[in-house]
Amino acid sequence: MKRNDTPIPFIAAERNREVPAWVAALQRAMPDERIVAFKDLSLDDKENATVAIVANPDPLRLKELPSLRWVHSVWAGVERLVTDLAGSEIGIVRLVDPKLAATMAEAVLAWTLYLHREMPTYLAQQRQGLWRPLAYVAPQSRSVGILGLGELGRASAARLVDAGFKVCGWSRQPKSLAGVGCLSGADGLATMLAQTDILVCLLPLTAATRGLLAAETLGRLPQGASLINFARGAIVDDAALRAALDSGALAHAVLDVFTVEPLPREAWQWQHPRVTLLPHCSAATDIASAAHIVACNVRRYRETGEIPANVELARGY
Ligand code: NDP
Ligand code: OXD
Repeated sequence: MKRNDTPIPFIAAERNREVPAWVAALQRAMPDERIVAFKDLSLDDKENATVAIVANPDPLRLKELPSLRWVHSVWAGVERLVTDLAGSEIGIVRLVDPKLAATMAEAVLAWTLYLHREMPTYLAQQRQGLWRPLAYVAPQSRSVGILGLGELGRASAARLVDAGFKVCGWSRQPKSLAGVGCLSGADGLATMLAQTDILVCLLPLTAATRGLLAAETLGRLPQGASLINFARGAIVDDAALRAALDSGALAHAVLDVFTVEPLPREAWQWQHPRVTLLPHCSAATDIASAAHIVACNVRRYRETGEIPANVELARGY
């Protein structure tokens, strides 16, 4: 097959050590394309590139590509691109990978079980030398509320239903999912929060979801509920979260994402006894699987000239 000589740059954040692995995997998945790490692009390459594959890139790098028509993110969350490319004509395609959804669903189940089976309490008791069994609660008596019923939220909901939990979910548009109580709108959110023991956040970060989990919304949860945030740090108001944890209104928070990442060493979350902290690892991307999905989208674009549609700039996700 004839090789397409217009390069496809791969652009990652400064600290990303996986660039060679991504370039190799993408090249393997697209042998008829020329995938080039940003640092290896010639001036001509920069001039001609119409498509770029990106992993949370520095926006200044995108500005060096004057012919760019669209970018394919290998991250599922694209809030930074949506902001950086606002007002431009450049299209954004994000990663939608069933393998990523399965990994996230596994993480949601794992950390829901961690909270459900009272592991934070048993850990604290162990540290105090306390031998004190707690009453067993069956999953059928535990309500899990999922914020966001998209690719990751739906897969997670199905996994929780299989495990026997009572599951509710909240989305922008009304939905119908087997075994899941589906809610939408402000009233739907209030209804869901009031009956949730474990709240799982899988929303995209947008103008509408930034700071959504603040004093008023967290205050609607029953006393002693817990939070799992696997989405984006800025969806949660940190001061309100800290106050709810300090008072015991919220029993525990499992936090994988933060407003600033890596989380600064002096941040309160590191030491808080009611926080379990993870380094943005709940759903790692499988490079080979993602490269295959990106390759399918690029191939379709080469054949039809049409940019695959999956991110709507106006709604922010
Ligand atoms: P999707 O776009 O597929 O789903 C988003 C869901 O959120 C949809 O159900 C959508 O509603 C809902 N939603 C969006 N805005 C609102 C709103 N204002 N009110 C109510 N519901 C809303 O995203 P994914 O499931 O693929 O990913 C979700 C997020 O997970 C990503 O944006 C990313 O931030 C995060 N993520 C975290 C990872 C990690 O390792 N920690 C890994 C990968 C992703 P509707 O269905 O009506 O459109
Ligand atoms: C993300 C990702 O969006 O890792 O967090 O894909």
